[in-house]
Amino acid sequence: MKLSFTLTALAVVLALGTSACSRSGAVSADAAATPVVAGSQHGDFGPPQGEPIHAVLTSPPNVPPPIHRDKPAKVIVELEVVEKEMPISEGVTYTFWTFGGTVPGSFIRVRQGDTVELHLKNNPDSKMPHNIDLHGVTGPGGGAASTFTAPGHASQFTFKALNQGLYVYHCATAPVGMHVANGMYGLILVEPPEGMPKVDHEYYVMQGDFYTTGKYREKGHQPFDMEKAIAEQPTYVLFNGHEGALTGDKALAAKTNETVRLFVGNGGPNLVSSFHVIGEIFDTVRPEGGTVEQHNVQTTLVPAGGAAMVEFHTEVPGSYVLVDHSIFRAFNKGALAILKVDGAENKAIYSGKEVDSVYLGDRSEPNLQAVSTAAKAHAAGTLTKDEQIAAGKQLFTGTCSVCHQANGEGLPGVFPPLAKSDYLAADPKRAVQILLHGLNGKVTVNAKDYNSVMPPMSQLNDDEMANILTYVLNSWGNPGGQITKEEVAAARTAPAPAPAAAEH
Ligand code: HEC
Ligand SMILES: [Cu+2]
Repeated sequence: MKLSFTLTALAVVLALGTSACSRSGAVSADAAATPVVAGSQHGDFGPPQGEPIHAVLTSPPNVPPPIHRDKPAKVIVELEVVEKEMPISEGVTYTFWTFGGTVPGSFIRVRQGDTVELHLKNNPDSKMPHNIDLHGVTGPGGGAASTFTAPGHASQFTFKALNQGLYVYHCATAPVGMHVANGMYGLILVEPPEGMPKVDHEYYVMQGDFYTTGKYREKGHQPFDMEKAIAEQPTYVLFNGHEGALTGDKALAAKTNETVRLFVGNGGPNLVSSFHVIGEIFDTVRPEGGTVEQHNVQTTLVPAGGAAMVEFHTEVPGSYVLVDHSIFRAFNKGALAILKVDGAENKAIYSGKEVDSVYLGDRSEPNLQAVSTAAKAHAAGTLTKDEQIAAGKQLFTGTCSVCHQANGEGLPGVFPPLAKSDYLAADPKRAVQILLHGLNGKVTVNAKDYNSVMPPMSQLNDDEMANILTYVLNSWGNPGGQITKEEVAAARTAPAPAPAAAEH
């Protein structure tokens, strides 16, 4: 008690010091010099007033409206657990366990001092019992013990929201890791009594890591893989529960000269997120969803079972890419979302040119089609040669065209041509090995030497490789032919070939 009192006094002194500094500085926009006091000491904790209120719950990426209430109330929250099959990537489904039918679960917004009556229903079609642990609750288990609910049952408990902040909630039924890995988490915002500063847009973005028995983007229904989960080696790392949840026509939207606040959560179960928006700087961050404000931040760490509030102002139009800056997760496991900002260019701040498809790869708008075409092709079963060529053409863009160019001509001295390549024509099946294992050392293509490195394209699965190569073989004056996914599968299990140089 004494210690916390001393710390509070110190915080006041520091805050006064800061405001004195900013007054002497050129910019005095930093009005947030109000002393920051721990949530439970500062609030409106009288008995609930007025009629009970039913909380507005929203599905991601939407956030319930600000509260604008000056008295504590009794707030009723009704949440239903639903187990359901949903897409996790194009052509890939997964059985998610959800709070409210979405991953992450419904967003809950209350005011500090509110008395929250939480009802948890477990859908009769569920196979598992579930419960809820809200990190915004003061009391053993955060509600978990009071809410253990069998399929077709309901339970309830009541808590007072003592601390303001942004909190994760999650299922805590054994095996806890599995329930969380299946998508059982969401956010609850406890607004300060005076509300939060007004912004133009508020969005709900939550990261999670997922473990499937198949590889990344391996098509069909994918079961949960406990071994991978224990090894902490996710197949997918995603914002809002499925790859592409926030890209293309589902991208977050804003206009230039607006303020955006993101409520960012991380459900885990395992990974910590290095949350970053490519091309933006966070003007304000409330790290870990707490009360202290940090400014001018590039990347903020969001712990598993934690959250952050980030705010920024939009100056320049274009696509801003939300990523986990542990960057393989963004480009090879799906942790990528887009904020599309519309408005007039501002050349004084930025000279122009969109984030291009090179940065976004197959998640950029022109290339999104590629992934869904491939998924549809797969769903149709065995493909004709023409269908393979069509699917392969889509995939070539965003995968191979970065280096070999869309017209297959390559770049002189750097990337060899695939168009009329005598190297390719000499042994088309060798190309399967090149995709699987990459290529380095000296190669001669159309009488020109290249001595560079092509990385393995092992993120592609068998049918994707077969389709791309069939497309390449039937384009730009190449000799034609067909590669089947069975041939790729066989090559995958065969030992890697000798280096290319030895063959020449
Ligand atoms: C990051 C750049 C890069 C990407 C992406 C890339 N390649 Fe290559 N590729 C190269 C380089 C460099 C070489 C030559 C390697 C050497 O010098 O040993 C090469 C060589 C080849 C060759 C043999 C030489 C020739 O021109 O016939 C084939 C076939 C090939 N790539 C196909 C593909 C296909 C198909 C894809 C897409 C799945 C692809 N590459 C993606 C850089 C790339
Ligand atoms: Cu559960």
